[in-house]
Amino acid sequence: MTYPEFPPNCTSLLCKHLSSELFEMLKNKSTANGFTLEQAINSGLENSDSEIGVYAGDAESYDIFAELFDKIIEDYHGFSHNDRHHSNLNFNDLKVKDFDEGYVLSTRIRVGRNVKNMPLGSAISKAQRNEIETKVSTALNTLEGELEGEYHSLLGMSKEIQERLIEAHFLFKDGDRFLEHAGLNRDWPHGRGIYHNHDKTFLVWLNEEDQLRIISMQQGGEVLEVFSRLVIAMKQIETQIPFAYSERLGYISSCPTNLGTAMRASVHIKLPNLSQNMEQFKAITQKYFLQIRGVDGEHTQSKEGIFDISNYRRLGITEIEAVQEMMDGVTALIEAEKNLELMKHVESNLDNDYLTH
Ligand code: ADP
Ligand code: ILO
Repeated sequence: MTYPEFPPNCTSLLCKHLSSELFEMLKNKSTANGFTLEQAINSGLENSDSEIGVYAGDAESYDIFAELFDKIIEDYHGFSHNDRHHSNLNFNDLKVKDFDEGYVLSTRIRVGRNVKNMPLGSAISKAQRNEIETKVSTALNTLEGELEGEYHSLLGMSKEIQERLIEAHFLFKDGDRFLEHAGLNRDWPHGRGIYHNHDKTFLVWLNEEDQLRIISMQQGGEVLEVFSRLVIAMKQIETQIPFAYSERLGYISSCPTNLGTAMRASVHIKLPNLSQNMEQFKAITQKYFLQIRGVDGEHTQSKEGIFDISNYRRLGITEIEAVQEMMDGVTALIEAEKNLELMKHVESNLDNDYLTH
């Protein structure tokens, strides 16, 4: 492979950080699983609109290709080579905000997890993926109480049910082009599936971008309830399934954006006025380290002024800090939305006064 020609408009962290010198240094290296630089950067090369552009094939990728991954990790999370990740799951440390009524429609917090001593999805074999599905679904089927539910393999699920679950925000979609070029969709739909409890407030995705996505979600803005359900579930699952973890990088994930806590705490929130003032909207999200996504997830658009707002950073901050950043930022967004509403109201009253006098 020769040094790739990046298009001039390429803005991914891959384009930004992969110099020809770095490429020459890493191009012949591979991990014990045989994962190469060419595989790690393929998604970013095929999708020039990538934001990041790289995926790891195993935990070792973060060491073997550290000169590239570390630059991307530092740029995204502000976490340097000498930093160490720390966890905190103590809900008593959360300064809970009660969101004003009428803005937050639903809350979802998820973590990504991968099985210790297995390659990640980009480098895994079909047999290993199936083995994970069997082991993890067996463990999930032992959960009790609020977490009790059933595992549904994609292989045995009709297209109609899949569509319904996707539309209701419970299930992942197939055919994501970023994952496709990372080798993460190989053998689809084998080994993939979803576990959910009876109320669909606790869900686990199997073998999508990460081997597990553990999810807690519900209508409304009760963040503490969602977070505590997730923490209980994460701890119970980890007693049966050992996860890939690094003393420096925390939980190991396929994409470097998900390292550390691997946690994305989000709300679906209605911001019809703020979304007409994108400069102000973006300034608030930048101040609070938030990410704006569309209502159907990553790489989708907002509908009817509804957005998915979540913490941007996941590494170098604790789980509590990740959730706190989301809550503080969402509170600031609601405040700004209310002020814009009020201004609109005052302006329309002034117009009416003017017309009637
Ligand atoms: P992930 O969080 O797993 O990285 P996505 O951005 O693709 O991935 O979102 C996955 C699904 O979760 C999508 O259907 C999305 O609409 C849904 N979702 C995300 N946040 C919320 C939320 N707060 N309430 C309801 N659904 C949500
Ligand atoms: N590979 C895509 C997505 C990066 C972040 N999102 C994840 C992990 N799902 C990109 O580089 O834009």
